[in-house]
Amino acid sequence: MEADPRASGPKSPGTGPLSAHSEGGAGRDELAFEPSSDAGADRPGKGGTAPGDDVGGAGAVRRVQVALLALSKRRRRRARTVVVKPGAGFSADHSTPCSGILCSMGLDDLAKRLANPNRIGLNPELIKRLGVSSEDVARGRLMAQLEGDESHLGVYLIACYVVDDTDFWGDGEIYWWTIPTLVDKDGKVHKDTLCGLPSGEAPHKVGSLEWMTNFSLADPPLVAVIPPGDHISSCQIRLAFYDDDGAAADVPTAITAGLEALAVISDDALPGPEQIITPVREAIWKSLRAEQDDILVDQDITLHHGEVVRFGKGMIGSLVNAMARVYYFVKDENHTERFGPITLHKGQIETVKFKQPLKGGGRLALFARGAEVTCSAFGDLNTDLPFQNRIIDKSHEGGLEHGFNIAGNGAAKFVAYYTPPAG
Ligand SMILES: [Ca+2]
Ligand SMILES: [Ca+2]
Repeated sequence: MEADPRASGPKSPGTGPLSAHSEGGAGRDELAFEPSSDAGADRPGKGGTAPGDDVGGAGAVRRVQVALLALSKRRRRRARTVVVKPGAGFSADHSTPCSGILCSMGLDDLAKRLANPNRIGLNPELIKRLGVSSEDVARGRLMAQLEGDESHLGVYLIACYVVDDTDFWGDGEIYWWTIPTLVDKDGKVHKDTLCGLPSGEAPHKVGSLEWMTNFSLADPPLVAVIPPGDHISSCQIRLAFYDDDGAAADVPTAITAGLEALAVISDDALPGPEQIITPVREAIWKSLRAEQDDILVDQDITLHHGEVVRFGKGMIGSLVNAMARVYYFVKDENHTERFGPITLHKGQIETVKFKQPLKGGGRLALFARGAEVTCSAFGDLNTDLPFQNRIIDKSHEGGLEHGFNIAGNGAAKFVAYYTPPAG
């Protein structure tokens, strides 16, 4: 995909103190690289010449550019061999990873999430106007949607790697938002709070060639819910990641504006997903004054019902362009079992084992961010290839009885999902 031209233009440096909004990382899912004392020296734009200083003619500018290029190459190499101080800065919830524990939460958890009145942008008036159900009602409605053995599928954002934060000076401040829609087999779209609401998160400080550490692998944001059955043909989700420039982005207020736009949309069958996405996106965009910001991603992902793998169930998907790489997981809410997340260090070997045995036809999805993770059974994971999707071969069942090993080559976070075959 082509990057939006607006996203690559040089922007004036240092516009606005945005750090007040970078609340996402604190105490959540930080991959704690060694805090480098020389951060100002080894990263382009950190410290050194102030923006607007005259660095002394075109020759000097060229020299600076060459130097920056060398620095950025060096930094890229460094990114693969990061050192971590043991125990430094890992959040409490990851010091005891839920290795091997069945983390499938099922309908109760889904009902809780879909009824949560404290979601970003919601308020009591909007809860009424949108018809957001109480937890009990949501659970009842979800149960009424069950068909046979099939369960609801949850689409979760699990990670974002920023290739280019668009900011020459310093790191970017990146926020994201999503709008979910479900398209039925006649191509029609119905407004339904049970498929999830527009969501998002405040700006988070992140530089080029870095993972956004505000994405929690332990509790990733749910962006859409797909009900069981064959009446839904696709799930279309608008996914937007922006680098914040100009006035600081107030994402909660913008999501409120998006929810207000959603509230006035008709409850009747609509001719297509754009009937929801366009007005809600416009309201969010206007509220954010996003024309001042840089687009990293602003496009739809579409998950299709498909013949065999319903909506990519049990698999990790990605949306990749020149600016950012976004990863999501489609979870079978009743059957997917999660291993981890765990934190790996250099030389650390862990056995990945689920409560249930891996069966032929079952789906295994592995994800790691940080340093390379070696996995001889299913393939190594690194920054350029951070996930593996596999369908277990029946002939390998025996060999996987006791799990399989992974090895850290530096600080990394790792998570695995297993979704057993149907029936
Ligand atoms: Ca920017
Ligand atoms: Ca802004």
